[in-house]
Amino acid sequence: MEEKLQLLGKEAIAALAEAEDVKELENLRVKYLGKKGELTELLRSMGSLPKEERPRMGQVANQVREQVESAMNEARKRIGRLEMEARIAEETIDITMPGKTFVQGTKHPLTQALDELKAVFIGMGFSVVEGPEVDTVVNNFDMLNAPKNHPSREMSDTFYINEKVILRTQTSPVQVRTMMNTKPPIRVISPGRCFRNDTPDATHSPMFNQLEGLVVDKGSTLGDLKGSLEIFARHLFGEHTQIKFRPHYFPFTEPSAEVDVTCFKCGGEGCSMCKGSGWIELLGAGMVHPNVLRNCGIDPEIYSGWAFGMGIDRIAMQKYGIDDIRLLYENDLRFLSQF
Ligand code: 2NM
Repeated sequence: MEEKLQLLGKEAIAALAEAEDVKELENLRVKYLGKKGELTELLRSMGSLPKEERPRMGQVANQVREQVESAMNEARKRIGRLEMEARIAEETIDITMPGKTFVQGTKHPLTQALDELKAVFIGMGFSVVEGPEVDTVVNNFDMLNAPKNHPSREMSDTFYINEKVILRTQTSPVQVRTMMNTKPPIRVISPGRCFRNDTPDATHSPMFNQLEGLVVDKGSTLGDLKGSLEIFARHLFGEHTQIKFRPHYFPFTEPSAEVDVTCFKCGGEGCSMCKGSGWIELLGAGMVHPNVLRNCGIDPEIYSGWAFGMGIDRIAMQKYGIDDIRLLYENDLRFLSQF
């Protein structure tokens, strides 16, 4: 019996030393130490031994089992190490391999121009407001003091949805909505898409983008308008930029002006950019007509306001040297990837 035990122990320990993976290890455990394992069976059969031999045999049996168990633990550690080494070898990353390039897009030139315009006005204390691109004839024309026979109201100039609803031709209806539901002081800009029934060419697109600004407060003056636009122009084109007001007519402002800036390319000397004049037209502006204030529920005896409007497309075109507005709306990546 003792010999049998020792032999079985040696056999088990030798087999464990040879085991190469977890599966083999588990098979060996079942084979020797499992419920029906060889060592287990042998230990069970000790019951049939003569009484006086049992204590000694029990001692030997325990010794052998401990040896087998410790051999098993050793084998488990060894196999664990082997498997880790194999995994490390297999999962090695070659950091000298070329990486996968990530193609990042760029902002559309119009969005870049808009972001810059917004940043300047936000820095001057304006909030950004938006409104619907489909609006009413009332908000787009009537409230803005446009005469009933004004040519811009014609079907040939404006896209009508029906008699009362149109695609907005400017973002002023957003200013109208703001005046109707906000108590002054008001200081807002409203950027967004506008629509006019124009035949597309290098300088016209039936869809274009505008940014308008509006300030209404007690004691707002034309001087505030001029000073604010001068600061704006200097932020946009540099600190040596000058501005010039030319008298103009808009139904919604009185007085009205077109505002030019000194050419940012030649500094006012005259070049191809400014067609030799030294000046570039930047925007339209004026003091909000008292009729407009009144239409929007603001008392022109208490409050005064000024407003301006500019084409974002034209500013983006000047800034990035784009000579055809249609390029901004064709989504041609050969064009867009240049910005
Ligand atoms: C321009 C030029 C001048 C303008 C006026 C208003 C309002 F709603 F206050 F009457 N909003 N925008 C305005 C004034 C727009 O665009 C060339």
